[in-house]
Amino acid sequence: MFWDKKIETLKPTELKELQLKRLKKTLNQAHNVGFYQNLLAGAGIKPASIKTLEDIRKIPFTKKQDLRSGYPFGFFAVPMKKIVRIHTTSGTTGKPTVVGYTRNDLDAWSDLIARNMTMVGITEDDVFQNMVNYGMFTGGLGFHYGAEKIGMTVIPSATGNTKRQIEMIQDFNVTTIHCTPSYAMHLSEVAEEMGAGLETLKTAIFGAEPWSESTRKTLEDRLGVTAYDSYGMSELFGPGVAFECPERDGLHIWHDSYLVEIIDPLNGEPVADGERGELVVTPLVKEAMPLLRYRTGDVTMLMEDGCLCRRGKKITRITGRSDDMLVIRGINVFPSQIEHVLLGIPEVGNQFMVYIDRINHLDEMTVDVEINREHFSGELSDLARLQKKVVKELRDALELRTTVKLVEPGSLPRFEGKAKRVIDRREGL
Ligand code: ADP
Ligand code: K
Ligand code: ZN
Repeated sequence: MFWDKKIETLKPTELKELQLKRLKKTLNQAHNVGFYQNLLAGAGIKPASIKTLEDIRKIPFTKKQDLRSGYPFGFFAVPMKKIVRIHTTSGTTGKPTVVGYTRNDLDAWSDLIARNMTMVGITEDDVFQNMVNYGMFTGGLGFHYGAEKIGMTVIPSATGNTKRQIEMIQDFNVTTIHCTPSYAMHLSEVAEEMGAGLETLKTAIFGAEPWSESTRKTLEDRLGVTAYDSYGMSELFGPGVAFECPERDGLHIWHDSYLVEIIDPLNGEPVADGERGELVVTPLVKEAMPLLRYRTGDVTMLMEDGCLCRRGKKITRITGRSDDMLVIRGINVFPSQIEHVLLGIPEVGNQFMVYIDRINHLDEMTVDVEINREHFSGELSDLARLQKKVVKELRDALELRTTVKLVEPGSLPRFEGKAKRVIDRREGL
């Protein structure tokens, strides 16, 4: 199913033409921003220097830090009277940055969301509960207006009061939900405690943070849904940048709206398809806040195989941010690796916390994880055995010794938005 069939089925040559036309327009737009005037002058780039799509490599990258230095409105390319809304990033990795939208931007953005939802078979007959923060976070209003554009019945439930959320799903015959995978895990626990069936649910959209195939399986089983991965970031409008199709093997990234490169984060050079690197994006339809070669910090790769449903290369699910990586005693660890190990052990639950300390100059990692009462009966001797098992599996996967603490079900924090599962208590970090 297509939302905008013409643009979603462009032939490769037509797509390239459109991309180049839009790139030139974006470059012109960027010339209204002081930062870009300096950057382009410094690199000796004039509008005429960009003749092909490949010429984009002459332009230096833009980093999150650059946006921070332009706080709050330094990157706006239009007068304030043309700005009809601002949002901010969640600030996961530092001070939030501000993003602005013109009317055209809001229209383009909601169109992308409508495309994504239509791609997975969602229609105006669906009832949609949007269980994310409706404030400065782009996930709330972003999905809201995209879903309204389709004509779905939208329930702007936002976050919090999980029991009430479940009642609304039941009372309003909700078919489609959107939330973070962490919140979905919590929702499924509370529904189980309440003995609430969620029979009307069909489709779940999860995004805003990394999640794994094992999490998908768990959530699909517990909620009785088909789950799709949704990727986006505030600097690129918000959600809607890339989305899984019914194949659920990689995400379609919308090449008419985003020019994609994957680079080696260390030297900035392009990597081959099928090789992991940092996603760099030049948005092609942004008016209020054009960006050139924006380094997302997110790690993914372009997939070599195409898809039956749409043209253009897909990206694999985001495994994390290049700066999510923890370095513990010199060993690189991604929190997603820890999650993956724990989900593979039935006797422990899905909730965990990681603490990192420096004790006698040595990094120590402690993992608190809840016991799963369904698969664990609780004799003291069994407890010691289970703890050893978790330590061993983590050591095998991470090549790192950790301390594991088994805790009571329900005792670790639950998250309504993006989860914060790692607490680094090392001095100076
Ligand atoms: P912040 O960057 O401060 O968290 P945003 O709310 O704009 O603010 O979040 C965008 C970031 O969220 C992305 O750069 C990415 O790291 C993460 N993210 C969003 N969607 C996904 C997803 N489906 N999988 C993995 N990470 C995601
Ligand atoms: K409707
Ligand atoms: Zn597809």
